[in-house]
Amino acid sequence: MLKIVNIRLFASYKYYFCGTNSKWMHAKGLVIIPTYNEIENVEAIVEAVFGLKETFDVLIVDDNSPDGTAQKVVEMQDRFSGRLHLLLRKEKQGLGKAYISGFKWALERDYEYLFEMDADFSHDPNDLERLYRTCKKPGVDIAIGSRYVQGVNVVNWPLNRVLLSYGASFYVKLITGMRIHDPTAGFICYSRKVIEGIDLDDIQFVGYAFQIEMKFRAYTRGFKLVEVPIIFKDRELGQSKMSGAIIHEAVLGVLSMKWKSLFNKKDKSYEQNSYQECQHRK
Ligand SMILES: Nc1nc2c(ncn2[C@@H]2O[C@H](COP(=O)(O)OP(=O)(O)OP(=O)(O)O)[C@@H](O)[C@H]2O)c(=O)[nH]1
Ligand SMILES: [Mg+2]
Repeated sequence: MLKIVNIRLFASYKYYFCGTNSKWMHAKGLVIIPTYNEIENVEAIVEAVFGLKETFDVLIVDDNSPDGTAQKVVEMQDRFSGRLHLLLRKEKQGLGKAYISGFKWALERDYEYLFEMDADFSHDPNDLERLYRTCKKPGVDIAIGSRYVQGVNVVNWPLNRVLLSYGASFYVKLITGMRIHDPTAGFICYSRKVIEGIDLDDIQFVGYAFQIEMKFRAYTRGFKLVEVPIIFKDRELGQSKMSGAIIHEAVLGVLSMKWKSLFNKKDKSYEQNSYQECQHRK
């Protein structure tokens, strides 16, 4: 009888605190997945991560999706006791803000590796293990799932999206000097010290530019970035949140970011510390 009561208490505790405080047992790696209206994808993406051989915890950061994504996560929490967490935010504020709150959540706990991954299966959850292995290598601080290491590894994107993304990468490399093939990539493993070393409250951007800014901040602080080739697929279910405002932010944002870094000694580029490495898919 006592046992049943305990289980019920635990379940309701998880509901109110969204499963965020289980301290007794967790993985070294946390996969942070921002969601906005991902009801069609959320269950499958969570199951895919928990189906991997490597053990990762998952944090869904949901911006109060009207389609009930967060409720779906709460329903699943009993199946993945203590490993599936939900950070529920009041309103849609963009992917960048969602990641920043996810990073802060993770830093309050003792995760050593923090992953960024989309909910829409554009990023193959099976690649998490390759990113993890690369990020754990001595001297590596960030492993980036990169679409453009070996040509263009993008499946089912319309030509205009491929050109936009590839063009953006070229533009970012030119302006920032970062020697990375895919600076807008959003499938990443950060070692904890990188996130600790970046002033998260000072991050300016929310869309594509957020991904560029995070890499640029890490790069200028001398962290080592390594690219791991991945194949990126267009989403099959749900709606894209890409917008003209996100593109606008990226184009002007990169210029202003570089301009500011010229006057900020702390942000001076240490290009000799940054390198990339191409790994072949297994
Ligand atoms: N929490 C939160 N998540 C978001 C927000 N905008 C996008 N996302 C999530 O971020 C991930 C990437 O968003 P997408 O809509 O796929 O945007 P994208 O990958 O840049 O573009 P497409 O793949 O073309 O749709 C998905 O998991 C989205 O649900 C937001 O404002 N808040
Ligand atoms: Mg997407």
